[in-house]
Amino acid sequence: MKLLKQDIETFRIQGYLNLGTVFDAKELATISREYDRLVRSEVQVLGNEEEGFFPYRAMLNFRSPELQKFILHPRLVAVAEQILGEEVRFWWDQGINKPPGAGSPIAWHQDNGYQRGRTQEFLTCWLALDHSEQANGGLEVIPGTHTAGQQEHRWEGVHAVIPAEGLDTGAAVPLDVGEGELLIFSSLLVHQTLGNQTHDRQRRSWVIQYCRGDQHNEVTGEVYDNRPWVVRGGKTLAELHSERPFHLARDHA
Ligand SMILES: O=C(O)CCC(=O)C(=O)O
Repeated sequence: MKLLKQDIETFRIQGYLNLGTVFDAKELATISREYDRLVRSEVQVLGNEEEGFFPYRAMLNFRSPELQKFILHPRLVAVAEQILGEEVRFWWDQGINKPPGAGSPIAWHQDNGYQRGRTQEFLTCWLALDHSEQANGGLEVIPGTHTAGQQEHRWEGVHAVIPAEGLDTGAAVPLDVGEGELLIFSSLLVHQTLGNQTHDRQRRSWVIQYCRGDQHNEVTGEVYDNRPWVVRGGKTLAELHSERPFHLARDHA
């Protein structure tokens, strides 16, 4: 998938871009089926008692060979390569389903805020498996915030959150992302998702992230060579491979 020069420019300025439909109907049906098999409230939830829980699952690609193929999907990889360059690793993926009435937000944050220490900007690909908008818990972003570097976050339970007193949300915009559309955004873009206020429309996202090949922890110096290679020297790998294994419990965040 070739991004227009203008699209890359827009992405660099505002920090996000809706690429429209990247996968065909058959591919989306496969993703949906595997997603629904894996992302279930009996297995893992986020949220809270008062506002409501919602299903969450990390690293779906480790749990489904069919989903793993999508990490190396030529259209997705081409996008990652155009943004990140010729050395690309897979960073992280997760499924988040906000079913009707699941009121808990995922409050304002940058994806970098979830990392121990500090790391460089990476790329988030946010695939809407359902039409996603403000009413059913869609994304809100603050355009341009990725250019100001990493902000201070504090932990609220399992969430890294930018304290409200330090954040000007006046320029926030809600995003409307159609079913099957792919939104890309910078890991430094400030964003949140609200609760799902609808009675009948779930809102499922599959979040896939890529980083540069030399991604490292700026505090400890650790190179993230437990993250599998996707592109090396401009060539997409036939299968995911990393120098060190990734252990979900130990290496999380
Ligand atoms: O899909 C969602 O509800 C949350 C997405 C998000 O904020 C993230 O992946 O960082």
